[in-house]
Amino acid sequence: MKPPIIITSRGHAPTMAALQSEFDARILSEARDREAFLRELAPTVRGIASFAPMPIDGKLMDALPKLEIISNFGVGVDQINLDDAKKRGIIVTNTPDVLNECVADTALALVLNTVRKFPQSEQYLRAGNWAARGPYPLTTSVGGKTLGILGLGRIGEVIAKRAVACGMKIRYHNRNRKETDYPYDPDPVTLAKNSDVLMVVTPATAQTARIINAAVLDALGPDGYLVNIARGSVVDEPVLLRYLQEKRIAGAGLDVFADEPRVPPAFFTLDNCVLFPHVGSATVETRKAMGDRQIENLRRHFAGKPVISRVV
Ligand code: 8YV
Repeated sequence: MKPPIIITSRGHAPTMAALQSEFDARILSEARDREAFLRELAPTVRGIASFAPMPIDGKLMDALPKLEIISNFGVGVDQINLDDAKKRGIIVTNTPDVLNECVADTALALVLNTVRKFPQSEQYLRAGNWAARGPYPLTTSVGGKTLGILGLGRIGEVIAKRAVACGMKIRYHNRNRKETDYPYDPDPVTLAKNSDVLMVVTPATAQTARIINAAVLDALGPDGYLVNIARGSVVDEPVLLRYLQEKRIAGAGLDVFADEPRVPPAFFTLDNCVLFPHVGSATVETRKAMGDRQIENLRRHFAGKPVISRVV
């Protein structure tokens, strides 16, 4: 018998197909009556395959008393209440490592595009301005500048390597200092003060909510750039928007937003930001590897073996 699981909502299509062939899978977001759906599955369901952004809280966990594991597609698990899972002895897994290179590529692309304004310069050409008005205005060099990484973890380390290859210097802040030669700053404000580009890679938690606030942006200053590839919730988005409008920082490169896929349209009118639609890990190869990891965690758990990447 195939193990019965719930898929929270439709995600990466090939992973959905694989989940549906290997497990007896039902999709929660497509239930016509959520309460009835959960009542029907409560006696049997032992696993959830989760896709952001559907939240998973204690109420949903309590509706599924046989639930043993939540296997998330993605490294970030901020939509899952980890304390609620821990209290109930429910395992939560994610898909780390397999996406490091792709996310780091996206991060570096945002640094280059934001500081050198490549997308804006391309728009300038497409609009016919090169011939009509002359060369695009000069921008700023990346080489020799300092990249401050907030959250030097697995992805941050890979970003650092790429930035070093571009001639950048690295500094970082983490809650705990690491075994690394990169200089450490004791808090985000000091890191921002010492950085030309501040790269946000920290996981979204209650502690990191809006950690990028007015004080951090003031420390970054009018010549500093912000890049966010973590989660929109770690930045005070209205404050960032105001700082960009008032040119109190030089620019921002954003792959993530507070209320995806809705992005405040005021950003669209600004020339000093580069906006990506959360494409950090969005390649065929990486999304397949993430799906394989999500499924492998479920497979191992149901075979009585330890999972590969456990969060709690
Ligand atoms: C994905 C991500 O876009 O892994 C993460 O935490 O943010 C991205 O890789 C997302 O999880 C899948 O929709």
